[in-house]
Amino acid sequence: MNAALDRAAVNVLLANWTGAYTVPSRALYPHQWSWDSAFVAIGLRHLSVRRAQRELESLFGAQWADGRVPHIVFDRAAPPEGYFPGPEFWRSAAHPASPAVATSGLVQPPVHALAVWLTFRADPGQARRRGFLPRLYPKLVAWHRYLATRRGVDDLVAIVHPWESGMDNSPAWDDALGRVEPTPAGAFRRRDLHHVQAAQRPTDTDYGRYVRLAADYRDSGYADHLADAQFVLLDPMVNALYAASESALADIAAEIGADPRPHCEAAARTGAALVTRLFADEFCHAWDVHERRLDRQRTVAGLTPLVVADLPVAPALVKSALGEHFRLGRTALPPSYDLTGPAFDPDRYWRGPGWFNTTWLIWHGLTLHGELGHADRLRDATLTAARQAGFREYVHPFSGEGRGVTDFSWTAAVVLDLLR
Ligand code: 9YW
Repeated sequence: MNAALDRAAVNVLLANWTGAYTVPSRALYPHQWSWDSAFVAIGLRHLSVRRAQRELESLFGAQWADGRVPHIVFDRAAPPEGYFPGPEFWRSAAHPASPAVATSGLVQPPVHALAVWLTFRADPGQARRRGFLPRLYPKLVAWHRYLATRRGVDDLVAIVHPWESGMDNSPAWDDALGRVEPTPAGAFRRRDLHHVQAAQRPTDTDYGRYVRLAADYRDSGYADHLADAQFVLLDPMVNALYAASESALADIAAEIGADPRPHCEAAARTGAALVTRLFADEFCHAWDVHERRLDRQRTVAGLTPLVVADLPVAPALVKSALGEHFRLGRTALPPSYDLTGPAFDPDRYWRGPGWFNTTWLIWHGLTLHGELGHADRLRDATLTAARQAGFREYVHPFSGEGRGVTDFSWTAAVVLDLLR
């Protein structure tokens, strides 16, 4: 049974490989996405360490001179009408810090150093021979420095657009987005609805607000003047991954003979700030920097600080995962949003469906904190969900029925990681 699932996962990763990186989906996302590539590498390392390294190296080949790792790296060969907003929207070439290839100017959650470390561990000898870590380490350091300096707010990292959270239409952004004047729907053409039913995607009003925020950021010269930006939020998952990746950077530094201490200290500071600033009601929430308040809604992002080592509130997060809001072990996959929350919608993207990458993060966090029984059960449930639905983008959290696109790369990658 597992052999068939393993083979099917491998086939998806082979089919979506372009020669230098993996597209998230041939249909909907025909370019390279930043955090998708990190999850893909975590799976790909079991198939070919060389290819997993290449996946990450090609992403960092598009790093900006200011250290930012763009959320999309565009494939010039892909038809321009395939995805909106494309290179003509972002106009990265006009920016002095941009790389030779066209990219977006936003970022995504910093799971990369963790992926680099896990890729190294799959075959340390081969990685040493290729000089994998010495090549990636300075780039990862520059990436984290960008986040800490340009996006830093009190030892945490701010996002300036919902796309930067990886959870585009999460209900945690509703209040802040509600203050943004949407670009009229007639002023742009969505491409996503050619591939997925409208009921499983963000609404037109959401899209209008995403376009407005992205255009304003672009027109500021991607300047990161947080005081002037309309949307400035501290997201628990972005910060959890930042802390976990700083710990991975400490391991990488130690391996190559650099000083791990600054990374250990950064991980500890971010971990502490996650607790003091974002933890309330036994859960981690998003903080709105301009409004100076927490959004008390619960999204799966609030469980992901489990990936942070030595997190004093880990037992409380495990308890919350098991409780009525997420019912860990009693759903097909952990839902992306509170099952009892007012905005819960089991079909619509990040407002309820279960996703495989966030499930992998919870599994990884449970393992890290020694919750092996829960981790094993979650692994089994995830494999069952993939067996039943295939490698779908997301699933209905109760029935496990597939939603979004098929043959989705990170789904195949994290399933492969759980199998091997
Ligand atoms: C979009 C590629 C990306 C993911 C995001 C997900 C979605 C892009 O797809 O955003 O056009 O909606 O929300 O996390 O990286 O898979």
